[in-house]
Amino acid sequence: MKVLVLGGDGFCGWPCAVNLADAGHDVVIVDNLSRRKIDIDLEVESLTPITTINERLRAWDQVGGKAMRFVHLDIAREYDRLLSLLRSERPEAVVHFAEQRAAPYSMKSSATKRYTVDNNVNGTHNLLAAIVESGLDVHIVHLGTMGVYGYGSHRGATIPEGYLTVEVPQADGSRFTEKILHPTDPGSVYHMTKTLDQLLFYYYNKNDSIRVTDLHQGIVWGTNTALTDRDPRLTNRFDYDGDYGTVLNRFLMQAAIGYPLTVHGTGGQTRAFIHIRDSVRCVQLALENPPTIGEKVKIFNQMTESHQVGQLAQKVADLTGAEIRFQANPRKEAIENDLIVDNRCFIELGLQPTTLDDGLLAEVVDVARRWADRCDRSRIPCLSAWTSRQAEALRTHA
Ligand code: NAD
Ligand code: USQ
Repeated sequence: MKVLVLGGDGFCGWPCAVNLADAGHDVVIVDNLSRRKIDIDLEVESLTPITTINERLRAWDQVGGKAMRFVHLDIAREYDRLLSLLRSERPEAVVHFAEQRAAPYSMKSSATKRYTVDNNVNGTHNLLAAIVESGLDVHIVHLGTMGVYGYGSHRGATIPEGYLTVEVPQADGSRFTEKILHPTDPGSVYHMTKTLDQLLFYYYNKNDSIRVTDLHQGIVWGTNTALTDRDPRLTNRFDYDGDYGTVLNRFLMQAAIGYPLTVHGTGGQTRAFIHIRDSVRCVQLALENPPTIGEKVKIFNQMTESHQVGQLAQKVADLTGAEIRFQANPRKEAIENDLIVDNRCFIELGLQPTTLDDGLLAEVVDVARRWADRCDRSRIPCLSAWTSRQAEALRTHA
């Protein structure tokens, strides 16, 4: 099928695009390269050296992959070009990765908060409005986040896949049951934009019958897939810095370079995880199993396992001998939470989860060791504080 991959130059988008091309789909990558520009602004680079998008595509051609095309376009700001692209390409599906995705970056300043909201909410809304205006029937597969549900208030309940059945009491004492979107509880401006996306999908699905699958994805770890490993020019990015690096990849990189593992607070935070290879596979499964016209937004919990941050650090320390250092938490978040997640939708579609085994952890440590000299240690600390109180704690414990 013809698929536009919005944000297809990014960490999740690039391996996904090559996987879809490899599976025989006709892929057009759409990206404004803003992630590369943010690296320049932050004066940091992916730990792994990544080639330009055009070099990536040339390399993909040379290793015999089914050709992909690239369109440089900002989906949040270039509405008319986005609409023309839809009209000329007439895709059957759009995979939407094109958002500012780092919580710490979104909390750095008013400017980054405003950018994250403008970029993410406008981008998603432009896509929906353009699909309606084009008159095309396009299935949107959106990368959302597990963070829309929030962390802390579930009290042992299993988080369902998007919808919660509630009982509503009536004045006469009777009750009716209804399935509603699970209440949201975002933990950063970035996560808040994903909760807004969710409402945009709900509305356009109800009003215009737009077909949407919203993937509530956990923290992605790992770096390459078998396809991006085919040629060094296809290498995927590896973020390690305090703004864009995510927790498990950071711990593995820190272990590789002999930097104490940076556990925030008590390490009692529990989060959902998924390996990049499973993330790629899930997007393909979602694309190939679309909702029917008139079906409400499909929501899948795209995660394979939950772990407490402190226990993850211990696991990495046991594997590598790394030291663990507990730090003042720059985030305003629950110091401890449980997280039980229903992920049956993907399992029923045939996903065989890649679990966090020592072999795969060691593989990431090896990648990080290989590129250790590219690491700027001064960029490792997480300095983006959620409030002035957290900023003060960071200063006191520095
Ligand atoms: P990324 O920053 O590496 O990739 C995002 C890509 O989108 C970049 O190439 C960027 O240039 C592009 N982009 C951003 N705004 C754009 C715009 N207005 N127009 C065109 N292109 C634009 O992020 P990622 O880690 O690949 O994440 C992709 C998606 O998956 C995000 O929406 C994110 O919220 C979601 N997600 C990521 C993770 C994770 O752990 N990385 C986990 C859960 C969900
Ligand atoms: N943390 C540490 N030490 C670190 C970095 C992080 O203890 O060095 C802690 C954080 O305080 C937090 C947890 O680890 O409690 C997760 O942080 P993270 O940066 O790995 O993940 P998060 O900010 O939630 O964001 C990432 C992606 C985002 C995606 C989200 C999925 O950047 O795009 O939406 O994971 S989820 O967490 O399931 O909401």
